[in-house]
Amino acid sequence: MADHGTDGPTHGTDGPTRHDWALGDARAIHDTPLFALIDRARAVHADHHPKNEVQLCTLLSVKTGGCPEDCAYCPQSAHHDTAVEGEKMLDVDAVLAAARRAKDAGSTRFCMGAAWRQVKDGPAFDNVLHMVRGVKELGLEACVTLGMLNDDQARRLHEAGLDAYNHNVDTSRDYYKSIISTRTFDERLSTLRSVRKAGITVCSGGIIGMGETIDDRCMMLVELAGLDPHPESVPINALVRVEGTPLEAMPPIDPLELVRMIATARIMMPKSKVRLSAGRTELSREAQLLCLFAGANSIFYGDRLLTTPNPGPNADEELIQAAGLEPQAPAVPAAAEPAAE
Ligand code: SAM
Ligand code: DTB
Ligand code: SF4
Repeated sequence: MADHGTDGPTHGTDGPTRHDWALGDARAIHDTPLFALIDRARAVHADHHPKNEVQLCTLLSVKTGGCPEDCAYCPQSAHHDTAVEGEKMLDVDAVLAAARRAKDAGSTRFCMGAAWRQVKDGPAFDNVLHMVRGVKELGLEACVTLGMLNDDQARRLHEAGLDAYNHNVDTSRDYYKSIISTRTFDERLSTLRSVRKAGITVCSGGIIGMGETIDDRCMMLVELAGLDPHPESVPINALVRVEGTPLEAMPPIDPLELVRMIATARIMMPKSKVRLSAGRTELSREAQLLCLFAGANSIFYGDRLLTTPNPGPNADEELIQAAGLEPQAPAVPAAAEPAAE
């Protein structure tokens, strides 16, 4: 059966799944003494995700750079002078070759990103639909992140077999305005509604380390946990500080802040996959293990995220072994292998 994080009971050690968290509730969880916080998160985790496994996901940027949005963290924004050059879209064959390599390396989910403000109907979107069909034929979960989309585009992605759409709320509604001026938090939520309505699972999370307060972080979790159903997938990113972006000089986060965010997300959204996402190259092995212990059950696997480095497969194999975890097995069998060309 496809596992979108919906395994486990609806009522666990921590009571029924809730969508009405207030800031004070989230803050109280977040600020719990560390060991008590981790104990609680582990209990929730064990109830809902008893399998002792971590999902490996591979990212690929299928359309890099030149994005009209001004997201302050992002190296792909045309508003910032970074080393990322705008590139034309990858062709379908190159993407499917990368997906096959990701599968052979042990990933079960393949996530394709485009530096777009929004999806436009036409050949580029048609190519994405081809990519999704090809990734599904390989027996991988398919995820895309393409910016804003409308109901009809979501429907077409669903028809192509898409499992998940990534669209992060990134931070609190209040702090959003300090990070992005070219779109609103409500536009983000509207795309998430289209995704949900089309029957695609929702992947939405955010970034810490952008100068936000702890209340902003907790409000972000309140917004995500307020969605009904909860997002099946909640990526928690630590800012990758990229030269040329307005946030390049932000201080690094304290890794324990990431542990607290992950544990709080795990408690508030018990069934979701909580993904320890960008920022791992700056984390020690021990900090990453603590994040996995506190409730993260997925990592990005492979040398690159979209445009920035990620720990390579060797380091991650060692990490998974040190944790005594198993990589999540594929949930869906591959379709018949296409005939050799
Ligand atoms: N353009 C689409 C959009 O914004 O939804 C999809 C691609 S965008 C690169 C996907 C996500 O990557 C962003 O929402 C953000 O959360 C994350 N991201 C981008 N740059 C990052 C950075 N420097 N550090 C951490 N996360 C980052
Ligand atoms: C998510 O939350 N993190 C990923 C994925 N979803 C698309 C992207 C991280 C990007 C980090 C910066 C880069 O490599 O360009
Ligand atoms: Fe564009 Fe997405 Fe980067 Fe924002 S996060 S600049 S929308 S690619």
